[in-house]
Amino acid sequence: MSIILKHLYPTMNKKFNFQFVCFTTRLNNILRLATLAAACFALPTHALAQSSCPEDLNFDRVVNGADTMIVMNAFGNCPASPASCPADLNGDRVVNINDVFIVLDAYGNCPVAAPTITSVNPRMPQPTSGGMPITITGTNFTGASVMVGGVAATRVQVNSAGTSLTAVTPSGAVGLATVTVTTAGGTATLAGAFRYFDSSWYTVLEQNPSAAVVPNATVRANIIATGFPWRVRDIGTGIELLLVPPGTFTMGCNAFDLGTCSTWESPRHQVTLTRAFYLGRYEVTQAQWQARMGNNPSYFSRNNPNRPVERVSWDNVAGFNTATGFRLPTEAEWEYSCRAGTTRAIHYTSRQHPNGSNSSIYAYNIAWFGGNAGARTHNVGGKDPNGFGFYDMSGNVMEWCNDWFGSYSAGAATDPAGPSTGTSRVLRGGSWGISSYYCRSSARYDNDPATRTDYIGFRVARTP
Ligand SMILES: [Ca+2]
Ligand SMILES: [Ca+2]
Ligand SMILES: [Ca+2]
Repeated sequence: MSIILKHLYPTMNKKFNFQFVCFTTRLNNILRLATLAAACFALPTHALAQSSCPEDLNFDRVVNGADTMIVMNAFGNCPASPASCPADLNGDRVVNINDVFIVLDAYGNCPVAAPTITSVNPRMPQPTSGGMPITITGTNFTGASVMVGGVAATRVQVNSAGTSLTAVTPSGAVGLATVTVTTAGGTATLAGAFRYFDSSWYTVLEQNPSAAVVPNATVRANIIATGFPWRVRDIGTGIELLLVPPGTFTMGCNAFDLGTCSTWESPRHQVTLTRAFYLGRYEVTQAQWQARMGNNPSYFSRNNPNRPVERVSWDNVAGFNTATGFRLPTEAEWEYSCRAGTTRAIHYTSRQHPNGSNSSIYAYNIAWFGGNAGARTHNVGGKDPNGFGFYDMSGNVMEWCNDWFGSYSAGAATDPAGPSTGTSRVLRGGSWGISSYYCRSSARYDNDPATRTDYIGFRVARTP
């Protein structure tokens, strides 16, 4: 009979004729009702896990007299939605004896409903040190514990509906992390909920970009969206780095008032960089090189610890980077970082020159070059930075890039890394000894990787 009732209830209305209910069931239910006379029930004072039975109105995972009493106490109309009247079990906008019979028919234990995970936010990368708040949405979270990568998250707080929880991530291993939510009803899993990145090599100087350094609000938002801290200091070397967000730009030749571009700066082509990366805010200094390598090869070495290190070959730099965990930027990364959103010859910007400038006069603002350097290097950071906050991208010393030197292709490129082989390595940015023509963002030249001269240095990059 109970099976029949369950099939009937969805279509029952107020005129349901209880004469159809067989006498034995009614007697049974009447006996159950009688036992309620002495029933003393109390609503739970703390949240219990959701049961899988809608008739378990007090959420204690059993349908019994206490639930029946809740229905009887709620007798009356339900003017609002059925959801506002949990005791209106057949959804006919009135709580009456029909609902009581539904409860009576469902007497028994109710298993706890299993949790499900819909999403984990933010999905952006998290440091391996943990300590970041996350929000998990889904169902049936009441009483949940949370594991991230097999390690318990802390400060788990579930909302009253059991549909959302917040937690703080534990420390984890580099790579994709699996999030599991466990309740009395079971375990839900979301693989690859986010990625842990290696945060052990730096200290965070500033988590989010300052408007004073990165004036473009869109760029700041793109940096924040990566999830990586913006300004960090490498623990091993003391080198300060800034995060460059992924993006697309046009790489190659620009018009310039001192002449036409070199043929090897063409054709202009679209480049997309898919991954954020860190780049040294300044050229690597003599002090930073000396501290790690135990020597100072620079020509301008006398009492100038904060000038850029020079007379370092591409091969020497590879040794420094092996020792420190850094790498050189690719040529595309270098030009993207130098332009900082500008499209004209040099990255100088002002209210009148929001896209950079084609005039060599502004090279004086951003670069130590042949026109103003006095035939020597200068302390790093002495000229105006660009829109990402990098100093001396133009001038002071030329900077090694990782790529073998080669000609450009016209097609769009994604994360280009240059030719697979070659005889010379790319140099960028101009130097203290040559004209502003070589300080253009697109200007490129090359040298044998063993070359050591007093106008060539470098800055470091690292993929988070
Ligand atoms: Ca109950
Ligand atoms: Ca009803
Ligand atoms: Ca430079």
